[in-house]
Amino acid sequence: MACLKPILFALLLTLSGTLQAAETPQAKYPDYPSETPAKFVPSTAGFDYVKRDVMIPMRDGVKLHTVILVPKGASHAGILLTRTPYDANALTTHSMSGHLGPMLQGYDNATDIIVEDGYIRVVQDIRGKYGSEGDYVMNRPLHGPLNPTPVDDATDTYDTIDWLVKNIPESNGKVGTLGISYDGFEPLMALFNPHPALKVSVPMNPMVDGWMGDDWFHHGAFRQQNLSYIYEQVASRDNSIKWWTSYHDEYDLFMHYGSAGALADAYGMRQLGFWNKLLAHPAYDSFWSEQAVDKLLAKEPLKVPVMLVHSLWDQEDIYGALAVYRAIKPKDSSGNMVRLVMGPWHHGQEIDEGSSLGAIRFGSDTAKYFREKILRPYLAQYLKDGAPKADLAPVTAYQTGSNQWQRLPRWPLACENGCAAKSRPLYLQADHKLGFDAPAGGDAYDEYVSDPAHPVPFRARPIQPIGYGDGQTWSQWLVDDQREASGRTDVLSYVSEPLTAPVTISGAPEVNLVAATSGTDSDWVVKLIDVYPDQVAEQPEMGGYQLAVAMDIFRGRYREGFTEARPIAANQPLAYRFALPAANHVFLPGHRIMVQVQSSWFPLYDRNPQTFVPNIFLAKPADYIKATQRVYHTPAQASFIALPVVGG
Ligand code: PG9
Repeated sequence: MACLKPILFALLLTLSGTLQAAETPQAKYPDYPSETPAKFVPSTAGFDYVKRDVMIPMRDGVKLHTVILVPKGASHAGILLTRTPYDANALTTHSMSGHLGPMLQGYDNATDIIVEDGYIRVVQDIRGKYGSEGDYVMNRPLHGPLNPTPVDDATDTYDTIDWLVKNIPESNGKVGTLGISYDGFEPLMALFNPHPALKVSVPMNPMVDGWMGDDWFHHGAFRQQNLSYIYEQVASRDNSIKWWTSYHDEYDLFMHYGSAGALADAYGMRQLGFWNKLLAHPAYDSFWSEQAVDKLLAKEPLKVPVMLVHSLWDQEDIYGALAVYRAIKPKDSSGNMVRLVMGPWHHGQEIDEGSSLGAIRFGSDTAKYFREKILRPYLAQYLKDGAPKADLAPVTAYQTGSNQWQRLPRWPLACENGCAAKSRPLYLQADHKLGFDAPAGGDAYDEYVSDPAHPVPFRARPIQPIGYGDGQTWSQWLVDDQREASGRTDVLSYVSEPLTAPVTISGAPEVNLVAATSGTDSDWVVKLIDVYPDQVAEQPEMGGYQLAVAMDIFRGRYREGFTEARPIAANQPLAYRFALPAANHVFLPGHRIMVQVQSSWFPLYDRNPQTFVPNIFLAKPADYIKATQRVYHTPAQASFIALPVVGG
C-alpha cells in the first residue's frame, strides 16, 4: 500500500494542475500577462440593431445556428427569414457596422427593403452547414423514399418559425421567407405543411429541378463546371476545403481530364456522397423526378402566398421559378396567392444594380424598381400590421428589346385556346436563311464536323471558373456576343432578313430540329438570337451584336425519353424537340433573327463522346470520336423553332 502513495500523489498533482488550468487560465508569466482578456465583450450601445446568435432546437434535437438582427426599438415587427447553406454569419456581417444596412449588404438581402421597413432579419445555417449541427444532404429531399429520416428542410423551417415567433418579443408573429437559388429552394420547402405564422414566401431564382434545367444538368447534359461547387459545398461543414486548379483557362483544365468522372476521380470526389449520387443517376430516374420541387408542389395544397422571382438571363437556375409557377398557378383559384416577376437579370441580380447586364442596357435600374415598387409593397401587405394590399398584376414582366415593364394577366401570353398569342414556326432554310416561310427547295441539309478534341467554347477563352468576385463575368455569359461562335465551322448559323416590323415573343420557344449524326450519341445546342443592326449610333459596340434571348442544350441519348439513355441510329435524320428557356422579347425593326446550332458547349457542359456509352461520366478517351452532324431543312424534314409570338 505504502508504495502506492507516491503514485497517487503524482496523479493528484497532475490532476490538480490540469483542474487548475481548466478552472483559471493562469498567465504563463503572471507578472507579464496576455494583453488579450479571457473574454472581450463588444460595446454595442450605439448600434441601431441588436444581434442575437442562437442555436434553435429542431424536433430531432439537432440545433441550427441562427443569427437574429432586431432593429433597436422594434415592436410588432415582421420577421424576414432566410435559411442558407452559405454561412449565416457571412450573410449578416457583410461589413461590421453599428448600422444594420452595411451589415446586410450582399447576397440574399434586399437590404434597402429590410432596413427601411424595419423588419427583423433572421438568417439560419441549414442542417449540416457552418454553425448548425446535423448531417448535410445537398438540397435535402423531403422525408420519404429519398429521405428516410423524420426531418427535412420543411420540418426544420416549421420548427424554426415556431421558435422565432415564441422567442422574439419584438415581432408581430408574422414571418416571411425569401432567398435566392439554394436559398430560394428553402422558401419552397417552407410551403410543405407550412407553419401558421408563415405569411408569405418569396423564392427568387430557386433551384427546383437539378436535372431538367437548373444547376446540375440541362436536358441531361452535365454542367461540369459545378464540380468545384460540389467539392467545396460537400467536403466540409464550413467549406474550408477549397477547390484547386493548375490552369488559368477552364477549357484546358477540363480537356486535360477528358471526362467529368475522370476529373472528379483525380480530385478524390468519390469521398463525397452527393457526387456518388450524381455518378449513379446520370438519367432522369426517380432520384431526380421524386425530388423535383415543382412536381412535389403540384400535389400540395396552396396555403401561403408565393411570389416567384425569375431572371430572364439566369445563368444558373433558369428553369426553376417558371416550372413552379406552372405547377402551382392552376391552384390559385382566388388569383391572389401566386405572383410572378420576371426581370432582365442574371441570377440574383434583382437585389443588385439592374440598369444593365453585360453590354445590354435597360435605361433604368430595373432591380431597384423591383425592390421598391414590387417586393416592398408585396412583403408589407403580409408582414406589416395595417399595410395596404399591394397593387400588383398577376405577372410583372420586363419586356426586353423594348425595355419596358409590363403588367400581364398570365404567363405565358402565348397559350392554347386561341388567345392573343400563338406559336409561329420560324424555319431554318437553305443557304443559311431563316424565315416564317416553310423551306422549299435548295440543299436538303447543312453539315459540320463535331470534334470532341476541339469542342465549341461556351464563351470566349480563357474561360473563367464559376464565381462572383471582382473581374469575374460568369453571371453575364448568357448575354455574351454570340459572334464568338457564329464564325466557327462547327457552328451552323441561320439568319433572317432585317425585320420590317417588330416580332414579339412571350413564352418558351420550342426547338423542332431534324438532324442526323454519324455517331451513336450527340448533343444539340440551339440558340435563338437577336442580331442588332450593323451600326447602333447610340451604342456603337452593339453594332452587329448577336444577343441570345433563349438558348439551351439537349443530350441526344434522351431523345426518346429522359428516364433512359438510348443510342442514336447513326446517319438517320431524326426529330429532336425541346423547350428553350422562356423569353419576353421584342425583335425590333432593323434587327434580324438568328438561330445557331452546334454540338458542344464547353467546358460548362461535359463533352458528349458521340459514341453511345452507358454512363458518360465514365467515358474513356477512346470513346470520344469526331462526328459529322447534319441539320435538315426540306419540306418533309423541316427544322424550325416554334416561336411564342404575341400580336401580328
Ligand atoms: N445556383 C447555386 C446552386 C444552387 C443549388 C445547388 C447548387 C448550386 C446557388 O446560387 O445557390
